[in-house]
Amino acid sequence: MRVQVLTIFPELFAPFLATSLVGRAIEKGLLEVRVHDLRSFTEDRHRSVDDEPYGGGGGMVMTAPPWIRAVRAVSEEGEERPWRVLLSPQGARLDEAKVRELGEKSELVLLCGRYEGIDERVRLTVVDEEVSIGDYVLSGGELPAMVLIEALSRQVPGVVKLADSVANDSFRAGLLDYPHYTRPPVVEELAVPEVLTSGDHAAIRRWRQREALRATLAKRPDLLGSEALARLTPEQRRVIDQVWGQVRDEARRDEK
Ligand code: 4GX
Repeated sequence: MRVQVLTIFPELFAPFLATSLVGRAIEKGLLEVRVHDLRSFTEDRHRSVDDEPYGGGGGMVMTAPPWIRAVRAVSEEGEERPWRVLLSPQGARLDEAKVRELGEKSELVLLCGRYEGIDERVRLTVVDEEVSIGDYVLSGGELPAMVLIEALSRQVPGVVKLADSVANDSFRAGLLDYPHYTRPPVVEELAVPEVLTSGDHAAIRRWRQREALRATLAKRPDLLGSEALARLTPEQRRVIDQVWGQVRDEARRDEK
C-alpha cells in the first residue's frame, strides 16, 4: 500500500515513520509513505498557502491553487487514481470498519490542513472523502493522518505478527479486549487471576471471553447494540449469550 501526505509541516512525520511497527513496515517494503511539502506547489515568491476569508471573520484560510496542483501532481505518479482523503472535523468518524475500508485501496493521498480550514473548492474538486478522528479540535490534520497511517499499517498483511492479530480478534468481534497480566505475580497486593497460571487453556479462553464481555458491558455498552450483535458469527453470539447469562447470574448473586 502507498500513502502520500500533503502538509506544510513535513518534518512532523520523520520520527513517526522511522519508529516501531510503521518503521518496520516501511523498511520491509510493505508500506510506502511519501510526505510532500505543500509549499513546493506554490508559485509566488513568499510560498504562501493562506489568505483572509471572504466575508471576513478573522483567522486564515488555506488557498485552493497549491492544494489542487499538489493533489493532481501526486495523483499522477501511480497507475490508478489514488483515493483522496481530507482529514477534518467535518468528516465521518474513523473506526475500525473505516480503517479496513481504506486499507482496501492501493493508494491514498492524505490532505492535512491547518488554520481555520481549506477553501471549499479544494474539497469540491480533488477530495473523495473527509475523515475525522474524533469530535475535538486539533490545530492541523497531521496527527489525524498519523493516526490513520498507524491504524492502516496494522491491516497490511505481514506487518502485525500473527500472535498480535489473534489477540486483536476480541476487538474484531466487536468487543473490548480482556485484561492482561505479566510478571511479577503480585503488584500492590494484587495477585494474578489464578486461571491464567493454571495451564488450562480452555478455561483461560473462557475467562478471557467472559472478561472481554464484562469490560464491554461496563465501559462501552454501546458496542453491544443490535447492529454490533448482528455482525457477529453464530459461534460468537453463542459464546456471548452464554457469558451474558453467567455475568447476569453473578450480578444477581452479588445483589443478595
Ligand atoms: N479529525 N483538525 C484539520 C484544519 C482543517 C479544517 C477544515 C480542513 C478542513 C481533525 C479532527 C481536526 C483541526 C484538522 C482543523 N482542515 N481532523 N484542521 N478532529 O480537528 O481530523
